[in-house]
Parts: sequence; structure tokens; C-alpha cells
Amino acid sequence: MASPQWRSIPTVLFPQEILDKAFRKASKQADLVEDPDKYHRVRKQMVRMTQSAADTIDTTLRTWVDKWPSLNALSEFDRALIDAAVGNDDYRKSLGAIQWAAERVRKISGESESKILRLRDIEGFHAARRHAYGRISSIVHQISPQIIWLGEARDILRKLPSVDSAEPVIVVAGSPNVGKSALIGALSSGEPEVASYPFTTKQLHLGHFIHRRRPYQMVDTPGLLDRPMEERNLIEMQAIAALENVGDVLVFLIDASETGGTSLHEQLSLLREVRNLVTERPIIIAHSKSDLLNEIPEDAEYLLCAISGDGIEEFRNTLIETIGADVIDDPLSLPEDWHVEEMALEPLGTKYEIEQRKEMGNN
Ligand SMILES: Nc1nc2c(ncn2[C@@H]2O[C@H](COP(=O)(O)OP(=O)(O)OP(=O)(O)O)[C@@H](O)[C@H]2O)c(=O)[nH]1
Ligand SMILES: [Mg+2]
Repeated sequence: MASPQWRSIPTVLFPQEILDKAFRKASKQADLVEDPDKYHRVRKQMVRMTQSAADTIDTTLRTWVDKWPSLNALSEFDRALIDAAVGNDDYRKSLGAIQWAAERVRKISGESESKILRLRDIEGFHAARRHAYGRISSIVHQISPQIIWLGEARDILRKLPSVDSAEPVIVVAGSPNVGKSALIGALSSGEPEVASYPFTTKQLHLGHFIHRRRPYQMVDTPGLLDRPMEERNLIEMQAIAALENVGDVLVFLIDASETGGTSLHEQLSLLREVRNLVTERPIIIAHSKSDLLNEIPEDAEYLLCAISGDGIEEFRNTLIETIGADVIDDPLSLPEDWHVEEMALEPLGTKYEIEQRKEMGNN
């Protein structure tokens, strides 16, 4: 479910490809110049070549800058996810460098044009054009790291999930194999979408269900919590914080059957770590794989079985209630102390009808 804006981003060419494309086009443009006088023809050709090459590069680079969404225009969730995936600082700097290069190339073309118009010999025209090509190439090579970064970032960002943070988001966390993806599947209307997540080979499941025409989106966090927090690097920590602080509610799933391979003890210590990390969202603790449990854990509030569907509908209601998205905007509900002054209302109907109604009321 990569958001459409990433899909529409044009392929990022390698620096040498950009130059080849620009110079090829420029040569074709030069061939179109017609002038019987060689001196004037060559002069026009050389001007045309630098202009055309600069145009192609300028347009290519500027299109990238324009097509990449401005970070400020994105939702908090998307920004956090991009930060975790590619780094928002590098994102800004790379686009800035590319924009700078586009401006430089345009300037070189202008300078080269004035120079050629001042020169008086054919060899000089050629030399000026070669000089301009050299400067343009060196600018493009100078931003090579940024261009390559952009190409790689595009491939990562195209695979990122997109979540509409204006609508409720439920994040499902827990140790590996506890049944996070299965729970999302059981709660989803239709098949959940699957996307890969940066840094892991694991797959991220995204599902949703509709309640009162409102989509409730669900995201799981595979591979993010399968190591102790202190062993994680900064980027992973950001990813965890992003995913878990942005949703409306965090579901922490515990597999007390321990068939997922993590002991109950370890799962509970992970829960403590997550509680420290997720301070601004409600956490709902639920037990998965109820069909495999020999005894019901004492503190189990929600017992779920993703396979048979046991407990799933009640759990859905709990999620809806906890998020409370419907509570505030029911336009038909009236404040509790609302009342009508009986006498303030004009009775409806003719005088006769009003009398009749009064009499009927009295009987
Ligand atoms: N018996 C039973 N098995 C379940 C249930 N829920 C999940 N499973 C099984 O548990 C295994 C792990 O489930 P997943 O949903 O992939 O677990 P996960 O937490 O998403 O795993 P990771 O994404 O790898 O961390 C799968 O083999 C599921 O079929 C359940 O309610 N009952
Ligand atoms: Mg999973």
C-alpha cells in the first residue's frame, strides 16, 4: 500500500546516464542548425549545444525535486516512517544539493553563451563549448552521492506502507510469532496488505475494518521487538518510537502458550520496555492463541483465537471504544441539560386543532 506519491516519482538516473542523455540530445540539436556560413553555423551550434545540455539536466533535476513530497506537507506518521527508513536530514540535504546543481548548470550555460558570442574564431567556439561541458559534468559528478542516495531512497520509500493518520490507527506489537499478523488478518475485512519493512526481511501487515463508515487501520511491527532494547541502534529505536507513538492505540499481544518460541517471562519483560517507550497512547494487552492454552492466565482480559475467531468481535468493540473516534462527532446528540421551554414553542395547526389536541390530552 505504498502511497501513490512515491509511485509517481520518476526513476532516478545515475550521474553518467544524466550526462549521456543531455549530451546526446544536445548533439542532435546542433545538427538541426542551418547556416551556409561555417563561422556563424558553428557559433550557433556551440551555443545551442550548451543550452540544450543544460536544459535537459536542469529539467531532469528539477523534476526530481518537484516530485518528491515536501516533508512538511506529510503526516507525522509518514514523516516518522521516512525518518526511520532513510533519514529526514539526508532527505532534505539531498534534494537541496540537487536543486543547487540545477541552478549551477543553468548559470554555466548562460556564461558560456556570452563567452561564445564574444569570441571571434571557430576553434574558440569549440573550446568554449568543451569547457562548458566539462564544468557541467563536474557539477553533476559533484552531486553524485546525493543522486545515488535519491535512487536508493526511492526504492525504499516505494515499499513503505502508507497510513492515513487522519483515521484511527491500531498498532499491534509483541514478541516474534505471537500471532500479530494473524490477529490483523482476523480483524480485517478482506485480505490484509503485505509490505516489506526497512531493515528487516520481515513483512509488515496492514489491514483495516470499517465501523460506521470509518476505516480503522491496523499495522503490525514485525522484527522490531525481537531483541532487547539496549542492543538496538538509533535508527531501529526511531522506527519503534515512530510506529508505536503515532497510532491511536497499541495492542500488545501475549502468547502464553509459548509456542511462538518466546517464554512468557521474556514477553512480560518486553511489555515493560514497551510501556516505557509508549507513554502517550493507551496500551491494550491481549492474549493470543487461546485454543492452545491449557490454563487461562489469571490476568487475561482479552482471550483471542485468530483461527476460530473466538473473542475477536468483542475485541473489535474494545478497540473502537478505546479509540473513541465516534464519540465526539455525533451531530444528533444533544447536551444532557438540553430542554425546551414548553411555552416558548408555538403550537402547530388551526385554533380548532389545537383545542382538539388539548381535550384529547386531558381525557
Ligand atoms: N493455534 C493458533 N495458532 C495461531 C494463532 N494465531 C497465530 N497462530 C500461529 O502462530 C504462528 C505465528 O503467527 P503470526 O501471525 O505469523 O505471528 P507474528 O507475531 O505476526 O510473527 P512475526 O511477524 O514473525 O513476529 C503462525 O503459525 C500462526 O498460524 C491462534 O490464535 N491459534
Ligand atoms: Mg507478522
